[in-house]
Amino acid sequence: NNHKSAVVWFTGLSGSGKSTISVELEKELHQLGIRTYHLDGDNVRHGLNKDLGFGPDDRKENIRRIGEVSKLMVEAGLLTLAAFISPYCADRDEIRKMMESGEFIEVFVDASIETCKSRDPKGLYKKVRAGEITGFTGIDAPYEAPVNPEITVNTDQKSVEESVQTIMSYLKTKGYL
Ligand code: GGZ
Repeated sequence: NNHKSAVVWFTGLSGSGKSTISVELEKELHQLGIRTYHLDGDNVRHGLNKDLGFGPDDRKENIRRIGEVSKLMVEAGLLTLAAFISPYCADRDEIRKMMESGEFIEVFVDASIETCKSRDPKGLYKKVRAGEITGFTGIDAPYEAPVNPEITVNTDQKSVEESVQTIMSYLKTKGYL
């Protein structure tokens, strides 16, 4: 199926729903026969970026490399989905600048820290409370919300399915699909 290639870039706190929504979005796209590639912590932080941790410089480098990989994926003609906290505005803006106009679709996955703590799918917030992890985004490390994202989905209020549909309508309306 024909589509305009681009990267759908998900940013948000740990537990906000980036992975869940991007996985479900990818399923919808596949049903339309769209060719995608999904970048997330599981296939990047264990491979390409296994030398990087969670300090500010390493996060910056993490996002820079993922931006470069996304650019290659987009050049290869794929609708690329990238789901990373990507806590710094400046780092996300760098990627936007690197891509052609319309190729960077920033999706702010907005959830309150309270919601994220209560979901705690990997038990990480519990570990933070126990003092086993420091420098955790939203607790004692910064998260800078996007100022002008193409799309915001508030997962405090919206279901996964509703969030996916919001993104699908955007992609259809703007002529990506
Ligand atoms: C934030 C951390 C940390 C710290 C480990 N801070 O919910 P998760 O588990 O699956 O997603 C988080 C993931 C963040 O990796 P990213 O590559 O997306 O981060 S960044 O864009 O900031 O480079 C979380 C886990 O790794 N994790 N330690 N200190 N999240």
